[in-house]
Amino acid sequence: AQDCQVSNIQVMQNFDRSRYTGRWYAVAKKDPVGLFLLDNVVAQFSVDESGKMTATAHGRVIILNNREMCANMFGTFEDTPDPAKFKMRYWGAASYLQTGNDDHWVIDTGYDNYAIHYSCREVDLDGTCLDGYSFIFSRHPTGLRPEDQKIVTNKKKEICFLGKYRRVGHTGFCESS
Ligand code: FEN
Repeated sequence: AQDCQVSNIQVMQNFDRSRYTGRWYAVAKKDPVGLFLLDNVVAQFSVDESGKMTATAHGRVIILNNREMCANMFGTFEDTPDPAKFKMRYWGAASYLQTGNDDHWVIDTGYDNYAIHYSCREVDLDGTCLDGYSFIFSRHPTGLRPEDQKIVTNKKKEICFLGKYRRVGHTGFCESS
């Protein structure tokens, strides 16, 4: 399925949220329109005693008057009938950070190595994604294993974001917070 219809995008089969918990380093991202995280993006997923998924994320942002800040973000996830598709409410620790309610789809993951996340914010009249973002996550800040790179490239094609990603640098900027 590569017709770029958002409704035809395949997500992870039998997604296991407990195996997804822990730290993930963003190694690449496709940005949405508007404000976002620049780099040094690290996410931490948890599942509470009732089974609800939550996450935190941090990343570098440059706010007004060119101040470099570390944005600390929080997300809560609402389940849907598809175990790999969630609705994510997110907000920032600082009041100047945007809040929102986005789709959060897990396209594919090996749990111990890579994960491909997808979010379409706006579907075009033709059913393709007009405004969306995506993260390629790794369990290692240094990047993906060669065997995972092939899988990731194929999935980028399937979600019609191939060529739209930028590498996410990790300089340790947000590590003190
Ligand atoms: C995700 C998975 C783990 C949990 C969360 C995730 C999503 C994070 C998002 C962050 C958005 C940041 C914004 C920053 C901002 C998917 C990693 C929560 C969606 C919107 C600025 C920049 C400049 C400025 C003000 C604000 O608001 N940045 O002047």
